[in-house]
Amino acid sequence: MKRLLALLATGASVVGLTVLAGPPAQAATGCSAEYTITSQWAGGFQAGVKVTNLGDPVSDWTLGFTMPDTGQKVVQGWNATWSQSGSAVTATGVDWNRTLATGASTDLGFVGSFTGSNPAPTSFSLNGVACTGSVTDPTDPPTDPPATGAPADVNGQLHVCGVHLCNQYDRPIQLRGMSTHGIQWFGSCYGDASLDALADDWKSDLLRVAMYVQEDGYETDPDGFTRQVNRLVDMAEARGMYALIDFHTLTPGDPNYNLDRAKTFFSSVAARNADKKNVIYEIANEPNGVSWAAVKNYAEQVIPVIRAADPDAVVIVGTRGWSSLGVSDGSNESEVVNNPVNAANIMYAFHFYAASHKDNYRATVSRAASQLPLFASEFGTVSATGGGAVDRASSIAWLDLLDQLKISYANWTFSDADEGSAAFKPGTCNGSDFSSSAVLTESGALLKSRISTADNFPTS
Ligand code: IDC
Repeated sequence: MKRLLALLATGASVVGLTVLAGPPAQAATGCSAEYTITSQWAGGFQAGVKVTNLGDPVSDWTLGFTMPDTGQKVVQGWNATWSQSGSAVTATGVDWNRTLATGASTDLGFVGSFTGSNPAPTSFSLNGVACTGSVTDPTDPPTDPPATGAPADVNGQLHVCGVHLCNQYDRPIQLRGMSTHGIQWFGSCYGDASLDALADDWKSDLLRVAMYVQEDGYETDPDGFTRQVNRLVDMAEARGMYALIDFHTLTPGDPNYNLDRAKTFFSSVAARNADKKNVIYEIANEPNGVSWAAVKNYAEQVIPVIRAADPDAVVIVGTRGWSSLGVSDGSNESEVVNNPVNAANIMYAFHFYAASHKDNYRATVSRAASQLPLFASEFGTVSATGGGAVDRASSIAWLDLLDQLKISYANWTFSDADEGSAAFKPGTCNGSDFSSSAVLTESGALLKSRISTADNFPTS
C-alpha cells in the first residue's frame, strides 16, 4: 500500500506517492491526519485524507484544516459533508462513519482546484483538537510483503472461478490496465518506450490490444494485423503483463458479419500463443443492433475454434447493446443469466463511459456481478463518443465499484488521440517521453494514479 504518513508537519505536497515508513508511533494525542494528493492536473487535483482518532471514542466528528494558498478550493468531496469558508475547510462525518472508536480510521477525499501553488493543508484538527499524532499503518511495509514479480509472472495461467478471475493459486484477482486505441491508427504509441512506461511506471497488469476488424483494420490485411497483434502479445509478455486480444468489431454491430474472419484470426493467434500464460481472448468488442441470441450463436462457434488450439485460455464474450449487458438496448443482464453461452472458462464484457453511463449501469453491474463473471474490458472516463470532458465523480464511483467487486478493467485509451479519453496529450507518441506527468491528460493522470497502486496478488 502506498501512503504518505505523517508528513503534514512539513507541509509536504506529494504527487505520485512513494512508500514511506512512518515515524515511531507516539502517545495518543487526539488524532492523526494523513493527506495525500493522488493526482494533479492543470488547476486541479484529487486528494485523500485518512483521519485516525487517537483519543477517546467520538460519536460525531468534524475535521478542520487550513488551505495555505488563497486559490485552493474544495470543489467536491466524498465520505463527509464538506464546506469551506475562506481558507478554513471542514468535513463532518456522515451516517456510516460518524462514530470513530479509539484507534479507528476513516478515509475521506475531495477534488480541489487551485490557482497559484498547491501546498498541503495545515492545522488539521478533529473536534477542535490538533492532529499532531502519527500512526504506523499496519498494511504498510514491512508487514506487507513486497510484490515478488510482474503481474503475469506472479499470477500465471488464469481461469474463471465462480464469478471471478482467478490466478494459478485459485485465488480471485483483479487486473487493472489500459487498452490501445485502434492499432491501425496509433502504432507509434506501442513501441518499447511506451510499453516500458506502461509496465514500470503505470504498473499496469494488462494491455488490451484493440484490433479493429473494419475501419481499415484486420479485413484489409489479415496476415499483417495478425502479426502486429502477436508482436504486442510478445511485448506485453516480456514486461510481465497480460495481453487481451480484442477482435474489435464495432460497425456493423452483428458479430456474425465477421464470423469467418473471427474463425480464421482466432485459430491462428490461439495456435501461435497456446503455450503462453499471458493471453486472454475477447471475441467481439461491442455487439450492437443485434439480439443476445445472435451474439451467443457467434460465441458458440468461435470459442470451440480457440479451445481446439489453446484449451485453457480465458475467453471474454461481448454483450448486447455495446457490451452493456443489454442495458443500452433497454434490456438487462437477465437475458444472459437465463441463456448463458454454452462454454466453460468464459467471462462477459461490460463496457461503460463514465460521463454517459451512470447509476442505472452501476446498479446493473452490482447486481450482475454476483451471477456472471464480468470483465470491464473497455471503459472511458468521458462520454461514449470517446471525447468531451472527464467526469471525475462518475469515473471514481465506477473505479471504486470495480475495485470493490474485483472486476478487471482496461481503460480506453493508452494513446495520444486528440480526444478526452486518451491518456496522453496529442503528439506524445512522436516523442520519447511517456513517463513524465507533462505528457498525461486529465484522464491519463487519473488512470495512472489508480492503476499504479500496489496489487497485492495472493500467492497461496
Ligand atoms: C472510438 C475512438 C474514436 C474513433 C471511433 C470510431 O475513440 O477515435 O473515431 O471509435 O472508430 C466504443 C468503441 C470504441 C470507440 C469508443 C469511443 O469500442 O471503438 O472508440 N467507444 O467512442 N464503445 C463505446 C465507446
